[in-house]
Amino acid sequence: MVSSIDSSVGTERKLVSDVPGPKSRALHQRRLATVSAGLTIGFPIYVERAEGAIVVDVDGNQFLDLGSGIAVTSIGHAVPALVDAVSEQVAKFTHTCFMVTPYDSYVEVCEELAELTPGTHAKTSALFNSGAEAIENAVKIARLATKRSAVVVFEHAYHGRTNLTMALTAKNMPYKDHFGPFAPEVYRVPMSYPYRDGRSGAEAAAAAIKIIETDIGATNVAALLIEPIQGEGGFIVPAEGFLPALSAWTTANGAVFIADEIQSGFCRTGDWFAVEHEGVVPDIVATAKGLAGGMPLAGVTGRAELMNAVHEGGLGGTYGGNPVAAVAALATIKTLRDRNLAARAREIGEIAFANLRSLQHDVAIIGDVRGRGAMIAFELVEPGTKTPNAAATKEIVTFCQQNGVITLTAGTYGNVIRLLPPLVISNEQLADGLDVLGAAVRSVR
Ligand code: PLZ
Repeated sequence: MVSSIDSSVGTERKLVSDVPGPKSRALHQRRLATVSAGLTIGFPIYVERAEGAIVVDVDGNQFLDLGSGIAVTSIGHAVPALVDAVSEQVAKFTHTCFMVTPYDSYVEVCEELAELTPGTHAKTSALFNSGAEAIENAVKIARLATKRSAVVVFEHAYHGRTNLTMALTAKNMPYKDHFGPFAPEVYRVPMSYPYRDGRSGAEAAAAAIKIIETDIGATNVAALLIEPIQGEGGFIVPAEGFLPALSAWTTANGAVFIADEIQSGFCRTGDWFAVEHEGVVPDIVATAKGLAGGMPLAGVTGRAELMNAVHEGGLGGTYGGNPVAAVAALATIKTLRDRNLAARAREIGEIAFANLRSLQHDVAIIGDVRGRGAMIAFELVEPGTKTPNAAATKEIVTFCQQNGVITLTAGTYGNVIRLLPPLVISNEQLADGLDVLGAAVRSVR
């Protein structure tokens, strides 16, 4: 039992040095000399260990983690069930390549994915290493199965950083600038963004569908790819009816509806998948992040007739569905299920949204509070307008960091603060984090 030695961190936010402290600053100098400048510098405290909702840095500072490494460690850090599963698997075997000689954990993860994703139809899956790789494969499968090429994506979308997924992603800076040329046959249509477009879901869907039919042609569309709640784009929750209307259109027109649940999936929004909120049943679901508690694993799960249309050897990769990552997924899914963390995500949402809406009432710079469950965000604006306020956003995140709370930004205009707390966060920890965040927002002048 490896996990029994692992309980020294406690549950408190605690600062014992400057932030970043001297050891982190020294490591940062080494990083600047050897790590490519192309990687974002988020918060340069160098992590030594983490447990539950607490991240401990090399200087001994303890931070409250409201980001979960971008929606990955939803079951918390260093969860004993996951530590044990991974440790035992490492000792048994770390790799064979599923395409060379298979193993049961891969099959079991695919069984779980078939069970958990929406719809009772026959489903099969393929496993990969990253979200971008899952999206690339979902598009490959949709194109092959439909013998069509066009892919419809949305404003503010984020789907990854590889060549195809850069084309699918909306925002130029920092994701795409000068990294082209990009993959062809990708068409962007308007998103439903209630705070900024004021449209109903039906109106927004009609506008998107009109462009699809006039500019692309319905019979050319292989797939419509959408994040049910956009992640990097700023936790944009489409107006009610938008997703069902698009889903109905794809069904009526022989196109594949692909839900990118990479950030919104695995109980984050209070359901196993965000599409469930409106009863949408995607043809293909792409998953990653929260699926495996921090081990790199991604899934593409879809209607068996689509997934199995691919010729033998058409899908794969050396590491996809690696045995260590696969057992981590099984331990993660079991933890989400046993601890009913979907219900906990809804409770976290109730607490956080009540708190942030009352804060919005008191200050002039919060334009919108939105999200669902434990996918929580607010948009910062210039007082009395909807003009994005990226400067205030930076100030708030920095204030939180200086006070031991990790938050994340998002949004096409860089003016959204998002919270993705581990679903095992306690009410005390959550209240503490929201207090610091409130003080941060009030400190902006
Ligand atoms: N689809 C909806 O959120 C990853 C990106 C971090 P990968 N989001 C975090 C960064 O700046 O690179 C993401 C996502 C959605 C796809 C992806 C891509 O997943 O595992 O990062 O490839």
